[in-house]
Amino acid sequence: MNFPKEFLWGSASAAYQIEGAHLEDGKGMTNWDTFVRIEGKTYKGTTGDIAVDHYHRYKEDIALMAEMGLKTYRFSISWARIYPTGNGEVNKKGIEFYKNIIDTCLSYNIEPMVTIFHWDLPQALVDEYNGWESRKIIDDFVNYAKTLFINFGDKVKYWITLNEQNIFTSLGWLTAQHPPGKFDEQKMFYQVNHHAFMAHAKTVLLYRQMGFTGNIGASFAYTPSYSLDCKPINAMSKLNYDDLKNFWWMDVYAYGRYPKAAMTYLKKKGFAPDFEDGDAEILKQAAKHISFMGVNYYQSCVCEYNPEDGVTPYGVMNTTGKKGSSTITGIQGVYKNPPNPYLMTTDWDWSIDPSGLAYCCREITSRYDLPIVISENGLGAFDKKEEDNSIHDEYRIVYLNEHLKALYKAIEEGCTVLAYCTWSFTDLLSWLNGYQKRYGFIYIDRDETDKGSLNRYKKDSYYWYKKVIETNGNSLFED
Ligand code: BGP
Repeated sequence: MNFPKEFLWGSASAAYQIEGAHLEDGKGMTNWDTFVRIEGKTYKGTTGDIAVDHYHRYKEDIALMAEMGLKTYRFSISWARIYPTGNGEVNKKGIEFYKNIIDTCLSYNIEPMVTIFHWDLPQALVDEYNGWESRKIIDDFVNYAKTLFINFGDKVKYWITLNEQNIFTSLGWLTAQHPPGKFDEQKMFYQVNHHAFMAHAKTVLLYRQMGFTGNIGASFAYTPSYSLDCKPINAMSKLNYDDLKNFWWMDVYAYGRYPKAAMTYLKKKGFAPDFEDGDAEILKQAAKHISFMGVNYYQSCVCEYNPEDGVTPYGVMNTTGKKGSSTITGIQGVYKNPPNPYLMTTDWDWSIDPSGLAYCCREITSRYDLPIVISENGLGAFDKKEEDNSIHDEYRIVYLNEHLKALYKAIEEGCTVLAYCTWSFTDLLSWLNGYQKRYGFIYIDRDETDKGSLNRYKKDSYYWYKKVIETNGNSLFED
């Protein structure tokens, strides 16, 4: 039982969730720095002002990765550290910080995998033209990416343009849970997405025009769906869900075009995005140049027909860890997502479904025939540090072990998988759920009150993953 020889065993993070130092060394304010200050938006008002202080402790964190044997570290660059106001003059200190991270990784033979945009947008661009709502962002994004390619292109071989475009736009424009906190802006939601697709596409093309031969793609939050049963109306609701919630993004990355039935539906509703001349061609060209489909996988869902007067997308999201506190959501007249009676859930009501990860890989392989990078997968849980500083996170080990076995099966069945990154290496800020929803191999002593030593402690899962890497996956199959 072996994973491919060059398989990249990794772990991931995002700038806003770990760095802190939110106004240090010239960094500009971001949309998230602003948003977390609005009352009631995040769990107990938590912010990333300090986060887990990775900005000052990156050497210690990367040394822990090296000791574990990690092959790749996926992290994001904060646009506002490079361009404090989004464009204009480059902040040299920002370049220096990420250069240090990249060089430290390389000194340990850890492959840096860089996310260009993981949701923190310079606030100046929001003030100037409402960020993603304006086409102006396309040029600013490409200019920012170009600066990264000029500075780091020779050292970084894996680039992720956008993290979970589907999530930051849905929560930003449909449900008001992420910045800019807008509600039910359906037309704008699709327009914003079109701008993001164009920024992604032009960035991919620029990377190739600059002569780089490395790997580039986007990371999609893929929630695969199962029909509730064989009732035809439910099977159709699954088809509609897939077109509207999954293929709407992945088809554009991989084919450079939107799914037809979904586009027809949105045109009828008046929500379809406006194109400019040349957009369609640029999307098509860029699709030919991506190297992989990035997948963030956490859970699967169930699809059932949702009547015209049924549930809406505006349900309750469980951000407290109180099991069972979330409600069913869906689109009226199209689908809804009831719980899956065959699966267990996390304390935040996310279904636990290892085979769903294999399902994602199989679907991508059949539909797009692209290599896959699993850019995130992990379990958010309450962890307890014992008096002797040990953390027994057996549940996380079981979760990851089962997901990796499913991934192995997908590889055996013909999928090309280049990398697997757990979310996350250290504990970090969960956007809406504070610091109590922990994902890391490394426990960090801090809580929602900004108290705690910020000391790092290895959890049991740290030693487990170390062994998985050492044996190139063989240990997954031991009892
Ligand atoms: C993904 C994001 C990550 C991370 C993860 C866990 O959607 O890309 O940044 O936060 O989900 O989610 P949460 O923190 O909400 O539990």
